[in-house]
Amino acid sequence: MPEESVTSFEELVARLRRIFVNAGASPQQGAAVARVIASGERDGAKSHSVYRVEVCLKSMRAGTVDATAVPELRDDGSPIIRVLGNRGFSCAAFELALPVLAERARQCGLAALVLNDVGHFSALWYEVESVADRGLAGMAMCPSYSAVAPAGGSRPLLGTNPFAFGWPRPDGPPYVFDFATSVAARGEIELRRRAGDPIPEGWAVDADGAPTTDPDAALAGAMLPFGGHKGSAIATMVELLAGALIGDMSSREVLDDLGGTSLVPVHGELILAFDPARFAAGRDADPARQGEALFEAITGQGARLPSMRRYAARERAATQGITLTAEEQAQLNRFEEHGLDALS
Ligand code: NDP
Ligand code: PYC
Repeated sequence: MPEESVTSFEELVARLRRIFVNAGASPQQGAAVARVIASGERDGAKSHSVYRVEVCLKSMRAGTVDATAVPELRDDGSPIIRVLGNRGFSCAAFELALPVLAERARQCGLAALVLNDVGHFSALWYEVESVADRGLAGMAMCPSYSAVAPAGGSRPLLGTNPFAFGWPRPDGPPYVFDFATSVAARGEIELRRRAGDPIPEGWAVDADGAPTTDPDAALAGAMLPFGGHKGSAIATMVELLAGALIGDMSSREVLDDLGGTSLVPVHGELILAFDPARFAAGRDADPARQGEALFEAITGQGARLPSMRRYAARERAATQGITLTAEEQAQLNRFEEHGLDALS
């Protein structure tokens, strides 16, 4: 068994790319997935980084995700840009359309990127941070598969439906928040199950609707929305805007399509980009300055901004490298050596 090891971001991207391409992914898909997974590991976003390699490869083996798919950009010059993902990974579809989304938002003030039929396993901060890095405010959302009971219910219906927001800052990385609309991401429960740890109270109910701290019972039962009826309503909005509105599947339909939650869900995603200069045009106002004043007031009370933990991890990774556990290292070695045959 190899020991804990340290790698650089660039080495990890290259290694993951090799693993995916050797397993049958096209260079376009493999490189995009590798960048997203390595970015998550670099940022200490453990629920959506290296541990997701296995489910991505399983989905490729099962044929539910087509890692050779060529995403197709549909751009009629309007503020709505579409990419047909053709069941490839969302990462490649997003990468293809990001420059067009940014250019259209600057041109029109507001632009929307619709991704259809994409395998989506990743965290949404990646999308909104990429938008904000181009000087634009961004929002992103997508369904997943039925795993969460609506407030007042006890059976899985809604997805863990992440929602993320990014705001560009003049002197540093953007303000970004990104969360599941369930109390925690399903990946957080899965990581605790693997570690043999209980989950906190209030995250889930078992198959009989009784509160549970047992990860297995939670995964077999229903997760709970964050903030009761408020999270439940936001998760419902995500189903509507990133499902029904864009002509794509709801979390319920995704679950029916896949027959379980052990593979990467395939559905749509909606990403919005706003140009602050255009929205504030004609006003005696400076959105950036106003934003900075708000952030200073928040941190001035001793509170931290979302993504500060992630950015601190990123800085550490730049100087000290990215640490992989012995288990992660062993698993990547197996995938690198045996490709899809290494899957259980
Ligand atoms: P967390 O609850 O861990 O974090 C949510 C957000 O809150 C982060 O931006 C985090 O910043 C911030 N935050 C956490 N604690 C504080 C604090 N004390 N003060 C201020 N901000 C704070 O995330 P979730 O478990 O809800 O989701 C994890 C990930 O799972 C997300 O990235 C999400 O996109 C992903 N996901 C993906 C799904 C998919 O279908 N693809 C489905 C569901 C979730 P920081 O990171 O710096 O701590
Ligand atoms: O962690 O809830 C989750 C999740 C679902 C799909 C991808 N991640």
